[in-house]
Parts: sequence; C-alpha cells; structure tokens
Amino acid sequence: MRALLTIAMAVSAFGQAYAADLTVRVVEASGAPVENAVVTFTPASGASAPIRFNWPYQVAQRNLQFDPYILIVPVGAEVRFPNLDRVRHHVYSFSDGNRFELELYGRDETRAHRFTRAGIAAVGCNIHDQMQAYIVVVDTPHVGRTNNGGSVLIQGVNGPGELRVWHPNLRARGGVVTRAVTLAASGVAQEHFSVQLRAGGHAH
Ligand SMILES: [Cu+2]
Repeated sequence: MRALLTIAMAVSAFGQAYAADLTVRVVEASGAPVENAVVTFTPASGASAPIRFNWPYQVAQRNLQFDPYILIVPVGAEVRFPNLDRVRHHVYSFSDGNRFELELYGRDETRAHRFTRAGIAAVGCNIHDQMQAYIVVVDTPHVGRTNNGGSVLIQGVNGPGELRVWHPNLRARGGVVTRAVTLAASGVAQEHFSVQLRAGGHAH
C-alpha cells in the first residue's frame, strides 16, 4: 500500500514537472507588437487525444462581414456559416486542401462545411468582395492568438516540437513562419519572433 502511494505521488510530481508555460511574443522589426497572430505548438510526439475547443465552430455573416474574422478549429471540425443578413451570400474558399463552396443562400439560413485538412482556409463571398475571413485548421490542442501586446501564453507544453506563427498579412510563404524548439521540462519558456507584415490589405 505504501509502495503504491509512493509511486502515485512520484507520477504526479513527474506530470507537473513536465509541463512548462510558454509565452510567445510576435513583433515587427520596428518593435511594434503583432496582434491576432495564431501561434501553435505541435509536439514531436503528436497529439494524444481528440482536440476540442470551447468556442463555437461558426462563422456568421452579419452586416456584410464575416464574424469572426479569424476562427481556429481542430482538423475534422464541421463549421457552420449562418447568414444573419437580409441579403444572400455565396461563401467559398479556394485554399489548397480546404476548398469549398456554399452557393447563394439567404437570411436565417445556414450551411456547414467539414474541414479535413490542417491549414489555412481563406474565406470569401462571391457577391461581396470586402467580405474576408480565415479559418485556421489545426492538428494540435496547443494554440493561441496574440493579444494587442503581441503576446500569447500556451500552457502545459513540453519537449521537442514545432512552433508555427501565422498571420494573414505575414510576409512569408503561406503567411507562416516555423521554428523547431525544445521546451524545458518545467517553469516558464519564452520565444520571440520578429516578422514582416504586408502593409494593409489582406492576404488571399
Ligand atoms: Cu456576401
């Protein structure tokens, strides 16, 4: 009995010791913080459990805009596209691996699409050119978005893996920069990215 208890305590301590809190900061060369960059950490060992996020997998059309502008979903998620406008929309993406098209549909109707490939889906409307959104399809639970200080905290990560930073205006192939990292077994870790953004506009 005592031996079992000792093992249980050792395992528990081990578990705590092997999770670090990672802060990632994304800035431009000028030092200006980059807000709304999506940062993921993908452990080399892969995801261990089904990924779920606690926000709705939904992109509404409201006042001739998509809401939200950037949505993060796990690979395999079905995303709903409710139309809350009085006019009809025709929602599509031409992004490689995540192409879809939801032909003209009207007020209070909804359509859905299942995203089966990790990556970025740039979403537009055939009728309204100014409507743009991005769906970031991820295969890791360790994801976050930078705040207006350019920082994001990703908790409970460890070991070797890949950090990815994506932003719609990031001047890099696919709007993504990556870095191989090995995170310390415990405590806090920090990574810093200096990136270039395209002036204004949206990447498509
Ligand atoms: Cu539209």
